[in-house]
Amino acid sequence: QEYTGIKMAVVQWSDAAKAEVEGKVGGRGVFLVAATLRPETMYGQTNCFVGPALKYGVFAVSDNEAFVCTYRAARNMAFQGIFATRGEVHQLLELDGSKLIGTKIHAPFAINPEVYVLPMETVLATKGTGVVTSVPSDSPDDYATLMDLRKKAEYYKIDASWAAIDPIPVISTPTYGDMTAPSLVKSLKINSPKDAKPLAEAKEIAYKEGFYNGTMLVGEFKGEPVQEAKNKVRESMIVQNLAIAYAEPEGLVISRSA
Ligand code: ZZB
Repeated sequence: QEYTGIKMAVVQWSDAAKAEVEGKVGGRGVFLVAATLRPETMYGQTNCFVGPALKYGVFAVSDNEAFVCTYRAARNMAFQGIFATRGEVHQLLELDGSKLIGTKIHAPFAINPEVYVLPMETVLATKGTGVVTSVPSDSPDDYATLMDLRKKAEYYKIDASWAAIDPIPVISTPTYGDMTAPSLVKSLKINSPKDAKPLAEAKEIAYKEGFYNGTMLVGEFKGEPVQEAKNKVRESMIVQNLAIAYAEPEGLVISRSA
């Protein structure tokens, strides 16, 4: 699986993270790295998600930069030449996902570039980096989670202002208009981020519809089909050092070679 790792710079740590990070990163710029298959949607980021019950690490990339992701992802990165020494993981500290909530970060290419880290209980430790950037206009999971967080801010122990950015139109499709995910969530009667089955179906439809029939509404490639814009946005982010290429070995391949 070939992901794009979006580098989301920490602008201001949450109080809980700040207390742990203090003095441990040696002046490095720290980035949450979100694994996405949809770089063309980055204009519509409204927040970022981490699993509140997952463990994250802060890993040294160089003398100047550090990445926040799962240990598992850092290990994969080490073998993809992303860190200073191939195959070597240099962990600066470990952080509970729950402590990252409320951290303010910079979302590259986003129309609203200052966003917050919020909790998503369905983030899998076994996929990507454990950091997910949220695009509620085009991702049904993101839309369902954002709406749930807004409804139950107190229960989730978040400040309502952290979830305040509304979905932003990024891609237009003939069937679902410019709000593919909200439209699908409504028509499939999805009420909660725990409605796993209809959410999986909505995700499948949104992927296909966006890829085959979507047109960009914003950004440098406005007016172009998603199929053409996807890789152009990815390349543009990578050459500007706003993203990295991050690949993930398939489970099957590992067990075959083991
Ligand atoms: C931004 C985005 C915008 C995404 C969109 C999707 C969509 P897949 O297909 O199952 O491999 N993701 C990444 N890592 C995780 C994780 N550890 N746990 C849960 N979700 C994760 O899923 C890849 C997509 O799932 C990624 O692409 C990421 O969300 C999320 F408009 O990034 B995406 C129709 C989907 N639209």
